[in-house]
Amino acid sequence: MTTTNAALREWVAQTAKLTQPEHIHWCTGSDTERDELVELMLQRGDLIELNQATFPNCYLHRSHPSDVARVEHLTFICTKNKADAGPNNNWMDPAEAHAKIDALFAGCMKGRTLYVVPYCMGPITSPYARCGVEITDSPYVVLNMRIMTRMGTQALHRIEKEGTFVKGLHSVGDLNPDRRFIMHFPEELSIKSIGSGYGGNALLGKKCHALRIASYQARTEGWLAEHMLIVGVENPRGEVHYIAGAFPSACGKTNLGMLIPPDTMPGWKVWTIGEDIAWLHVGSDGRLRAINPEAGFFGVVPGTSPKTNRNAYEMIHHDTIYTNVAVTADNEPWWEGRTSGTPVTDWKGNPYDKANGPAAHPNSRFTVSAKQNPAYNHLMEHPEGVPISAILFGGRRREVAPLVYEARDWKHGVMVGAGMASETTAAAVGAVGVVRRDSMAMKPFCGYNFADYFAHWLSFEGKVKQLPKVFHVNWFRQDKDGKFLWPGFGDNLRVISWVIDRCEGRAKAHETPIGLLPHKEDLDLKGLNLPDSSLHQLLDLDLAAWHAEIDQIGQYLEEYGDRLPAALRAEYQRVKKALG
Ligand code: SAT
Ligand code: MN
Repeated sequence: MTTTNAALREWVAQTAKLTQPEHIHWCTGSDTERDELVELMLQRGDLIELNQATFPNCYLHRSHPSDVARVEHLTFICTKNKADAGPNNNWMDPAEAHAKIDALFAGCMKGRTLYVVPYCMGPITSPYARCGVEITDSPYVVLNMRIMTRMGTQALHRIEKEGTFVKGLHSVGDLNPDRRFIMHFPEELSIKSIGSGYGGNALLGKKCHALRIASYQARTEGWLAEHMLIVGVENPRGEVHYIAGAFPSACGKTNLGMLIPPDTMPGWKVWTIGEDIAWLHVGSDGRLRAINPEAGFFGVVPGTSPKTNRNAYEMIHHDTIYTNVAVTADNEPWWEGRTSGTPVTDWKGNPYDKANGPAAHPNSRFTVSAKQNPAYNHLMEHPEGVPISAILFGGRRREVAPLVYEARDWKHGVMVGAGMASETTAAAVGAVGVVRRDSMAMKPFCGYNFADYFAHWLSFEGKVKQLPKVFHVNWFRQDKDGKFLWPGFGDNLRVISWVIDRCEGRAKAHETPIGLLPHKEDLDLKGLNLPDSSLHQLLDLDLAAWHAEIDQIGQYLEEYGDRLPAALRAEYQRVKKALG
């Protein structure tokens, strides 16, 4: 197979010359192609068949033990001017970056097959969708891209019609972390990634294209590419609202996107539009509308249970690729938090021994089609997307951040998003549990200078007829003994309920220096039985902690120097003054 698009033909030919594969395969996305890839990987031991009676069409992939998470220190934004990448990114000169990485690509596919993977991010007929082509030598990547994107012939047809696509070149190389780089060339709309087979580093449609490259494109074209879930909620009054939420990796986006209303809240309905990435546009109706560019979920497995997320638990019982989980004696996948079974083999393939750490890797993942979600909704395919009523920002904060507060207006909302912080998780290589600033949960994913990104966010004030209300939430507050103060999961709907009532102009809130907070009477807490002392800590403003917090936010914002928008600096000063 080949294509009528000359640029694509030439790029594939040049890449083949550089990487010297034995075969070239143009992916169609067909079932036969998938079956053949599964067969090939089973033969090579790259996939392990799980119990087909209880987990039909489920397979396990074990990645190299040194290749289990994103590598932020090896991820670069390569713009002509260093300042355009900003202090939030690692930067390399584009010419130097190409030379460095091309030297690693030279001959790297000898004896391997080069797969050409055309894909579309977003519903195939959506004017907001964007296409790309990933060249990879990893059949695991092809199988995952087939689930995570609209991959194959239909995407190729759209590329042939439109003429444009993002170029992504990927090879697992020799998997040596010393020869691992994830490089982005936003000005060329291209990506080069070598030395890793792990999700965020290797499925180039996901973080590399749909966030880093797309955020850059979005700025020039007047839209937003965000690390956000999109969830639809209907309350017992029959009011429907769509909410987008930005949370860092492994902070509960998948669970919130698939939330199941607790039994004590009858009459509520929740459905998923997205659980990781949202592309937001000013729609023809003047509202901010969101599409989910992805077609599947690449979610954290540990902790998934009928109690925490029954939808996800059911969803991953068939047609699922597992990466780095443990296995039981019955050949079923196993992970910490799974309520049945016992692990006999750990994620590395060794006999399980508690002394060696968890059985499943803390960042082990499932890959499934979004259509398998019991809370799937066909609006995920809507070309214009869904109108957004509210945006939530949130992270993991043991202390300081209350359960929920509302920004007083859009400017304040941008400042709240810019100042947000979270404890690091196993989704990226490095220390876990360290608080860091993670503006809009985009620290690892913004393809340009955060100062310009904040200005871009502020610019929506004049562009959108009805701006979403902005909230900050925190499900992760702990008491002094390290116990979570809030039950989370389904009960987060109680916070969403208040958010919707605020959007409808119904619920009460009181003004504080950091924004509008509910009193406990303003929240629907029926059937929750939370001690008053917990509620008090969750909804209280710890002024001493906030004085320290606001100073830290100030120091962080100053890293952006003169490029920081004056309006954001002024907003910061306003909040600081209010705190006294
Ligand atoms: O590794 S991914 O970037 O795909 C998942 C995540 O960290 O959010
Ligand atoms: Mn993510």
